[in-house]
Amino acid sequence: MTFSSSTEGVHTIAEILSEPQTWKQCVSELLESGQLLTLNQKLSKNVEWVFVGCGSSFYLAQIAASTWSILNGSPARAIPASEILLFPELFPVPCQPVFISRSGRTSEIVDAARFAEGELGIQSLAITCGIGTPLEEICSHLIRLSAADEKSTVMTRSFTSMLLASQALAAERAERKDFLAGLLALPGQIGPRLNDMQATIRSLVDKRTYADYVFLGQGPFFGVAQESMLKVKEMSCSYAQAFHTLEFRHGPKAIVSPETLITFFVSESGFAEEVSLLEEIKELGGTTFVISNSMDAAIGGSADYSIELALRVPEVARPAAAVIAGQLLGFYTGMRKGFNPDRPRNLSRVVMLAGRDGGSHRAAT
Ligand code: F1P
Repeated sequence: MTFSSSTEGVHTIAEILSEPQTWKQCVSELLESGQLLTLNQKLSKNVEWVFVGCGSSFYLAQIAASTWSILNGSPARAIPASEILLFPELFPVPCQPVFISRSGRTSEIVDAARFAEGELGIQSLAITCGIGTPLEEICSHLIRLSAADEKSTVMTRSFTSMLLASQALAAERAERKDFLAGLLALPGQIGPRLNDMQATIRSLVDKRTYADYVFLGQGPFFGVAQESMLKVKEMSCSYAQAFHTLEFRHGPKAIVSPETLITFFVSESGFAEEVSLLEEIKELGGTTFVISNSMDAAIGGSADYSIELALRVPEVARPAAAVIAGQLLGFYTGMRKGFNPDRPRNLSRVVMLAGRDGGSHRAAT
C-alpha cells in the first residue's frame, strides 16, 4: 500500500498509538488525586444516570451507560444532546446528567447542560479535554483530561480516555476495586499488541476496500461498533453501518456479499450466540473480521481476519482496547483511498450552530 504523502494522517496515527500511555496518565491521575472519591460522594444516588454527547461523544456515552448499569445494577441511559434540546420530555427528571465533550464547546452539549443546570436546577458532571470552556463554566462538577486532547479532527485517544474516566467513576460507585485495577492494567496489556493489530489491519486493507463496512457488537460493545462505524465514515468516506450483533439476522443480513466486510466485536457474555451468527454470515459469503478477547476453532473457521485481544481485565473494561481496531481500520482505509485522516472531508473539530452559544452557522476548525 503506498500512501499519497508522508505528512498525511501523521497526527491521527500518532494519537492512536499514544493511547496506552495517555490512559496510564489519565487513570492514575484520577485515582491519585482522590477526585473519584470526592465526585462519588457529591454526585446523586438512587436516580438514573444519563450520559449525553454528540458524535463520537454520544457513542462513548452509550458504552458509559452500559458500564454504569452492569457495574452498579442501576438504570442508566445514553442520549444525544440534540434530543434533549428538541424533545426535552425525553430527559428524565430526576437524574444525574453526565455531559461528555472533547472540546467542551459543541453548541448542542453546551445548551443541553445549560438546560439541565439552569432551567431544571440539576447539578451535572462534565467530562471533557478542553480547558476553560463554556461546558466547564456551566457544569457543577468536572473531570478534565487535558493530556488526552488531540490535534486531529476525529476523536481517538480523547474518546478512549474519557471512556475510561467514566468507567472508573462507575467502578468507584460500585466499590469494584478489581475493575479499577483492570483499568490501570489495561495500558500495559494492550500496548505490546498494537504492532500486531496494525499489521493485521494493514494486511486486510492492503488486499482491497469494500462497498460496505458493517460493525456488530452487543452490550458495551455496541457503542464500540457504533464508534468504529463513525471512524470508517469520517476517515475514509466509506459506507458503514452498525448493529447489535444478533439484530443483524432480523433483516440487515440481506446486504451480505463478498463486497461487505462484517466486523464482529465478540463479547464473552454472548460468545456462543455471536459466533454462531459469524458462521452463518461466512456461509452467506460475507468477508469477516473478528475482534475477540479469546479465539476458538469456530472463530478460526469463519474469520477471514482476526485479532485476539487476550486481555486479563474484566470484560466491561475491554471496549477502550477493542475500539482501537475500528480506529486503525478507518485510518488505513482512508489512507489507501487517498484521503488525509487528519483533515476529514466536510468535518470540523467542533460543531457550533447558528444562534446557539453565540455561534453563527460556521464550523470552528
Ligand atoms: C464531538 C464531535 C466529534 C466529531 C467531530 C465533531 O465533539 O462530534 O465526535 O468527530 O470532530 O465533533 P465534542 O463535543 O466531543 O467536542
